[in-house]
Amino acid sequence: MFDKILIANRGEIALRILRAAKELGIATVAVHSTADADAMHVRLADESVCIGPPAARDSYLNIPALIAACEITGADAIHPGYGFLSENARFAEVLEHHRIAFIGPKAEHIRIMGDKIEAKRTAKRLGIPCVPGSEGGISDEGEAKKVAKSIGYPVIIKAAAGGGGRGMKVARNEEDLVHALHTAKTEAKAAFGDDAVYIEKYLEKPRHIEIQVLGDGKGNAIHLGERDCSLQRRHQKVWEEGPSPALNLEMRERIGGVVAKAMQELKYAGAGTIEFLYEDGEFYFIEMNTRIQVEHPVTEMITGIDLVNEQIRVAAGHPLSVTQADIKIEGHAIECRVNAEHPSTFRPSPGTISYFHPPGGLGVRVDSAAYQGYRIPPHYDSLVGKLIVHGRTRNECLMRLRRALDEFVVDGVDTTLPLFRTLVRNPDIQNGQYDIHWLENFLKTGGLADVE
Ligand code: MV4
Repeated sequence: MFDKILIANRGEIALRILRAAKELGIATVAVHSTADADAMHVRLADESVCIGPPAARDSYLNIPALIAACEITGADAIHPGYGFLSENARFAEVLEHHRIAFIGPKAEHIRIMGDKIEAKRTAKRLGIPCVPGSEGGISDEGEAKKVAKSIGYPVIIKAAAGGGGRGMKVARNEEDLVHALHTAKTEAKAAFGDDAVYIEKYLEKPRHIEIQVLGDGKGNAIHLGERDCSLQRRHQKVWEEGPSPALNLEMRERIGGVVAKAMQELKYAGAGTIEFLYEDGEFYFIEMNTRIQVEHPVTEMITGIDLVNEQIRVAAGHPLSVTQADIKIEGHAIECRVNAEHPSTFRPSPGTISYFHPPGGLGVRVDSAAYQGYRIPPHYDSLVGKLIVHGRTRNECLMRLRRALDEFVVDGVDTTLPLFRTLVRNPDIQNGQYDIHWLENFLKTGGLADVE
């Protein structure tokens, strides 16, 4: 096992990783920018190193500074968390050259899944159902028209280097398509330096359902059920839950089985998420994330498995601590991402938290690096904390969430807590009847009229 892990991240995920390391008896090194000198992850780690100025590119993305911090402290592994360097294949390779373990998948798998065309090709080869579309990239207008005609309109054009919703264009007819292809390519080139695009059938009202996997890198892999992340705003997840209100046990086991087998064949290492669009009883692969995700606690609450512990074990060459037969989905969990933003305009609200009272009690978990007196720096994302609630049934979970949200006090900055207090009381949400467009429609049609 590792002796010392350096955590190349900040905020709540840095605390999450610290906790997993401590439980394994592993020493921890926090790194921080000058803007994060007072951050909780710095206080809770055994050691800390300042790695640069506030801008992420000069600190949390500064590879030479991170390697120097490992050399100074004698850390033998780095956990990247999510965001920052977590899906940077070159970083994983550079660490290998420095004999520092990367707590994450093989560089090869990060690279494949980072190219959305290559990811889809790989998924298809492994027997994962994909959205109908082009085999690989689209080279010209003629090919685009041919593919669109064969799958039928509407279609969506996506950037190979995109992902997470960046660089997508919908076309409802051939005239649209010519224009969409041109703008998609131009925008992809400007945003990613790569104008490669591909085409898919556009699904009108899907849900976003993702399957959590764990692999040991040697051909053993398991699935841990799904999370429904359909409630998003501008491709930012707002509310995640598991199990999905739209699936039954049979569908879960069918898609989970397909995904686990694919990850076995790939010899995937560590934690990963396979993202699907789900519509009319069918799953369609869209992307794979090769990192621990923000919403991983939903899966932890319904399985009891410590996903970060498993990541560390696998990276150190140990087997997973569980087999597929050990995985039992129990009860229901919902996560609310509480951001320091205005609850209806979503304007970021950095500043000092003058009062902080997180909820507690049975089935309530708060993953947060905030504290009373903490000054939220303006340089990073606006996540104040995640409220994750578990209940034996979805109904119990909703009742408990309502109570926990009413208990949660964050003063001094705006937060999205009022949005969640409205959502948890909404009939569509209570009935689990929502798709990927529900939240944006709700906001557009004045659903938050009672919130300021
Ligand atoms: C789609 C789609 C409809 N049809 N692909 C957006 C994020 C990226 N991961 C994929 N996305 C979409 N891909 C096809 N073929 C609709 C979306 C989409 C979406 C997906 C998940 C959650 C929220 C979304 C909001 C708008 C569009």
